Amino acid sequence: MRISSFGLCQWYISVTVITLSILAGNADAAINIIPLPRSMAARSDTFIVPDTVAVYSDDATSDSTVPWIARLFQQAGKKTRHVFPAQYANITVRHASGTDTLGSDGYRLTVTRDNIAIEAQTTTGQFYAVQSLRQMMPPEIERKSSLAPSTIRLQGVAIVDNKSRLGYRGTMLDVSRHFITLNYVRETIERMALFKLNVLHLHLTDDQGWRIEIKSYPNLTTIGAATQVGGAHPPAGDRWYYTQDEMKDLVAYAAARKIAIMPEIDMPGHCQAAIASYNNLGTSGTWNHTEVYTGFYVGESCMDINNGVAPVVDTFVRKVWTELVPIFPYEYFHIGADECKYATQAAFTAFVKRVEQIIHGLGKKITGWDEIYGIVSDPRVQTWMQGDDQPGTIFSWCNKMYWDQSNRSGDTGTYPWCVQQVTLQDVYGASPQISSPNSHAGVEGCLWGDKVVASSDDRQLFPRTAAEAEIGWTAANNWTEFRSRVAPFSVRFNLMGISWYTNENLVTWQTGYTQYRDSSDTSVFSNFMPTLIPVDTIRQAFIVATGSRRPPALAAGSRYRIFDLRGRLIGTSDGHGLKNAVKSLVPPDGVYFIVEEKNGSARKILK
Ligand code: TNX
Repeated sequence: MRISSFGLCQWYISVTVITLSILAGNADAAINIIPLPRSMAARSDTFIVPDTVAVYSDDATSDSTVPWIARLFQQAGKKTRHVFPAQYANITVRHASGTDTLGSDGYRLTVTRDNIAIEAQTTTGQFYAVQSLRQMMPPEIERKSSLAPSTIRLQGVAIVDNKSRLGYRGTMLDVSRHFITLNYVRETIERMALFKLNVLHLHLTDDQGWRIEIKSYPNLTTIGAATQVGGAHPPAGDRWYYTQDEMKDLVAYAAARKIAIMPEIDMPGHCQAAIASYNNLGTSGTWNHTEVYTGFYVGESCMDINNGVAPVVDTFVRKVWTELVPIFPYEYFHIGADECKYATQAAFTAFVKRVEQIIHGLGKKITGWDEIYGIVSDPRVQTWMQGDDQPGTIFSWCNKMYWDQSNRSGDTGTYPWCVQQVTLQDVYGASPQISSPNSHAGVEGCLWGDKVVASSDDRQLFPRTAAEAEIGWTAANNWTEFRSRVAPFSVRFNLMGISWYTNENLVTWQTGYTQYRDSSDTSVFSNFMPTLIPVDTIRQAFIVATGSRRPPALAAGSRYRIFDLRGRLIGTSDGHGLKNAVKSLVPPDGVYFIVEEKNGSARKILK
C-alpha cells in the first residue's frame, strides 16, 4: 500500500483503486494473447510467481532480454536476480540455435509449475516472448507504479509462436498536421510493443508543418514548424519539432522495443511548410507559397519540378535526406509522393526517379504511396486504394486502416472522407485481403492528423490497433474468437491510461470498466492515470459525478463515494470505514475509484 499526501487544499479526498481479483489473490485467467500465437497448449499446472524471481540467461543475446524480464516482474511487485546455473532459476532465457525453426521473430514460451522458459533465435523473438508473458500477467502491472505484493499465479502453457505472417506491422503517426509530443510518441511505442508491432512510420512533414530539425535549412523549423492545422503557435518556450538529437534518442528507445522508425518527408506535394520556409522550392501561380498552410483540407502545394527538377529542389532533396541518414538506420526512406496536383505525370515520374537515385546513393531504399508504383525499382509501396493493391505492398486501405476514419458513423472529431466508419470488425475482417495471392509485405494503421489530435485521441488507435496487429501476425481469422479474446483488454487499456473506443455493440468488454467517452460525456475519469492524476482533476471529477459545486459538509467519520472509471457514481457510504464501503458498494469485479472525503486530512491510497 502506498500513501502519499496531496498537500494543501481546501478540502481533501483520497482515491483508492481497488482491483478485487488481486485482493483475492486470484490472478488465474484464461490466456488471452493478442496477436494470437501460432500454437498454444494450456497445461493443467500453475506457476506461482515468487517474491524474488531468479532469472538465468545463457549468453550475451539472452542477457539483453533480462532487463525486460526484470522490468516486467518489478511492475508485478516482485524482485529479480540473475542466477547461474539454470537449475536455480525460476525463469530461463535461451538463445535457440540457428537451425531452429522459430525464425527471426518467433519464440517458445513454456510455463510450468516449476518455471518459465523462454527460447528464441533472436532478441526480437525473446522480447516477443516477454510481451506474451506480459499479457498473461495481471493487467494491473500496466500501472505506472508497481503492484503491491500479491500472489500471482500464471496458467501453465506451452506456446510456440514461429514466424509472423507479415514482416512489417506498422503504425503511422502524422506529427505534421498537429504536432505530437515526444512523450506521446514514446507512449505509442510502448503500446505498439505490447502487440508486437515493429515499424513506426513518422509522417514528419506536410503542408501544415515541418517537424524535424535540418541543420542546413534552419527555416524549415523556425518558419515551417511554427504552426499547425488551425493556425495556433507553440506555447512560449515550447517548439513543435524534434531536434536531431531527440530523434536519435527516440530511434534508440524504439529499437530497444524492437520497433524501427521509418521517416517520411513528403515530396514533391504536401510540402507547403518547406516552400513557405524556402520560397524558391515552389513555383508561383500554383498555390500560396509564402506561408505555412494552416487549413484542414489537404493542401495543393508542389515543388518546382514541371520544367525539370529545379536545381534548388534537387539540392534540397539531397541535403535533407543526407542529414537523415545518421538518424534513421531503417532500410527504407518514405517520400510520400501523394497528391501532387500541379505536376504533370512526366515531371512527377522524373522527380521520383531522381529522388530514388539520391536515396539509393545514400544506401537506402525508397518507398511511398500508390503513385510511385511502377516508377521505383524497390518493391515496397504503401497502398490506401483498393485498385492499387499489388504484391509486396503495405496494406493501408483507407476503409480498413485509416485510424482517422470514425469508429462509428457520426462520430464527431474525425474526418470520414473515405468511409463512414471503420469498426474493429472491419479491421479484423481485412485479414483475407492481405493473404496470397496479394502477398503483402505488411500492414499499417495510419493516424492522420488533419482533424484528429492524436495525443487526446487514443480511441482512434485503440482497440483497432490490436486487430491490425493480430491480422499482421497470424492468418487465423476467427472474429467470434477474437471478440472474446480482446474483451479483457478493456482492463489493460484502462490501466495503461489509454482512452479507447469500445465498439460497444461488437464486443462485450470485461465488466466494470470504462469506454472512451463520446463528446457528450464530460467525465474526466475515462483516461485515468491512478498515480499521476492531479488533485484538481479529481475535484473536478467529483463535481461532475456528484453534481455538487462545492464539497458537501461532512458527517462525522468519512464518507466514501464509489465511482466507476467513467466517473459514474456507483454509491455512497457514510461513516463506516473503507472496508465496509468496499464490501457493501463495490461490484464483484472490475476497477473502481473510491473517493474519500475527509475534513482536515489528506491522503491518497493506492492498492
Ligand atoms: C489522405 S491517401 C491522405 C492524407 C490525409 C488523409 C486523411 C494519402 C496518402 N493521404 O494526406 O491526411 O487522407 O484521412
